[in-house]
Amino acid sequence: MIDAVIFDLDGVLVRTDGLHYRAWKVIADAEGIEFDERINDQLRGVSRMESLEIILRRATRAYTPEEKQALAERKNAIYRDLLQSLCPADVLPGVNELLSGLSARDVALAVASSSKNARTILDRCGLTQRFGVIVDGNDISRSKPDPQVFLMAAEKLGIPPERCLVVEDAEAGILAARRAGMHVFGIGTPRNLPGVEPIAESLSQVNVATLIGRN
Ligand code: B16
Ligand code: MG
Repeated sequence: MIDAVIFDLDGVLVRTDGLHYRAWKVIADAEGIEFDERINDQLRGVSRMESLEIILRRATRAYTPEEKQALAERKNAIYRDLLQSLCPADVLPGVNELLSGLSARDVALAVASSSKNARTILDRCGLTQRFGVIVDGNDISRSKPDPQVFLMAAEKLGIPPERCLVVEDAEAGILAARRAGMHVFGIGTPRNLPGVEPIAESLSQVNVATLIGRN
């Protein structure tokens, strides 16, 4: 029995990966580090500093902790500028209908995101009021694949993990949800999320019955 659905944000409710990519690309180009969309795929669901570490694996020199901090701050400033263009039309297809359907059946709703910009994104997209609980990168000390963000969301909802379903698009997030002892629904393809079942390419293909197994 599922009493709560906990949604990842980037890649599930809204697509901001293209904006993350543009911001990281500015940083990587300025530093002369190879960076493309394939490498960007490895950053899904991963925290900002861990994303930077993945990018710096291709650097030709070592960076000090201060330099890393400065690069991460510059990336975030560029990214936040890009977020100014987000609006309700950027909410992914099927999301609003599904949230309405779940709320109508008294299913509790939460967002659990690694992003420290999650609240800005939800506000700009008109989604904030839809969720009883929002846990983001500012609330946690360990990012996905650690289960902390999902366990915190379940605790704030007051619902045990085994009655929660997590909707995730990133391998790190799927692993985190499994470690939290929660049910998982993947958003993606069997190729980028091998072994994840059930799965759909988009929430536009999902209704309340397919998600939580009841009408
Ligand atoms: P920020 P999610 C994640 O959000 C993104 O998928 C990931 O690409 C990003 O690096 C991370 O948030 C941190 O974002 O720099 O805004 O704090 O998928 O967990 O909602
Ligand atoms: Mg995601």
